Amino acid sequence: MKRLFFALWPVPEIRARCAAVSAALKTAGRPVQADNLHVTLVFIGSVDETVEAKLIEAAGTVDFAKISIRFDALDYWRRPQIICLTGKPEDTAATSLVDALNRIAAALEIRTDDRPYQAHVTLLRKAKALPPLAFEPIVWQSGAFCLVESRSTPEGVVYRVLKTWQTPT
Ligand code: 3AM
Repeated sequence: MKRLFFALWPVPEIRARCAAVSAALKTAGRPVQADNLHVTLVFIGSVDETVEAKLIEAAGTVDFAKISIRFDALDYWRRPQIICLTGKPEDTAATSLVDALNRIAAALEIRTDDRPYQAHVTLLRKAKALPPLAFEPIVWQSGAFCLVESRSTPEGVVYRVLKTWQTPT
């Protein structure tokens, strides 16, 4: 079984900019390692190899356009105790992709988060509050999405990109 999610993975510049915001907040919680910074599109959960193969096959048929999300706010989410960047998609591409991936999951009888999609980048965990911080908005553009495996290790969670799909447009 693998614990999987669909995500946007940052190019080095975007990773560095997110990591810089995280570093400025580092006393507020436990920073997510820079290598782990991402935007979750749809969390899938634990699936076996057969379902993984079906997810990969179906994801390859998704027609999606280049995504652009403007991360211009910081938020504190009390229940998961995270500090995250929150963003607004600049057009319908991100939401269309999330909807398509949710439909793929539903067709495989996988229950996904049914709350409205909120694009976010988790920067710190185990946070208690959000200190004030001014930062330049980060426009995260991506012509690709990926399927990622999440593994818990003694050194912490490790994410591995299993497959990446590029937009044809
Ligand atoms: O994108 P972030 O880091 O906020 O919290 C988990 C992480 O979110 C979330 O999926 C991302 C990749 O692990 N996650 C974990 N379990 C989840 C669940 N049951 C979940 N999201 C929704 N439902």
